[in-house]
Amino acid sequence: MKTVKVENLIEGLCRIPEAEFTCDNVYRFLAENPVDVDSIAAYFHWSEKFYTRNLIFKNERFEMMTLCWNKGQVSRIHNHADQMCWMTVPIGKLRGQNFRAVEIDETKGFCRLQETDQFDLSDCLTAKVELEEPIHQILNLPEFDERAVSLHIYSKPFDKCLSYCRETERFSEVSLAYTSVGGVICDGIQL
Ligand code: CSS
Ligand code: FE2
Repeated sequence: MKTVKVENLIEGLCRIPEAEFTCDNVYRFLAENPVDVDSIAAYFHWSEKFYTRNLIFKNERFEMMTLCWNKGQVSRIHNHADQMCWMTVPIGKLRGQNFRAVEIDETKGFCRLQETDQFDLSDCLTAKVELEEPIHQILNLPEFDERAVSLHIYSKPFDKCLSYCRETERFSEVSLAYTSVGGVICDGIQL
């Protein structure tokens, strides 16, 4: 498999004209250009406590980061603040689970969710988080029995999203922080 260094991937994404930076076009670009794992190794940091978010590049239009998942670690059930998202999994394997809001009362922060489709990603397979069904969770299932790394692109960048709790049927806005930026662990973060 011919792979592409992350610097070249970023250059390629920056060269896509604004009007062509669409869900389908970026998906195709990522699917056709699997990342060279060595070129993102500087952005691998695992924590025993949580999956980590490691910023590689950010401009007005998009941000790119690795997420590093220890065995059994999962994301919250969340959305992407109405932004586009693409992800690929160069190391290990991850399960994506999508949800549909079957009942929602925004004034009360109430939301009942139903599971819809799921997908597994590995071997640099690429996926897009669909804007039509934006609520999802990513899981590194214990039975996968290995740690994983995913590469995410968000357009535009966002640092807040909605997080959903199935037990309480509540949702609320949460902040998203980086664990590292440019390979350097952020102040105050303890892995
Ligand atoms: N959107 C989550 C990761 S799962 S797609 C995040 O950025 O932390
Ligand atoms: Fe997500």
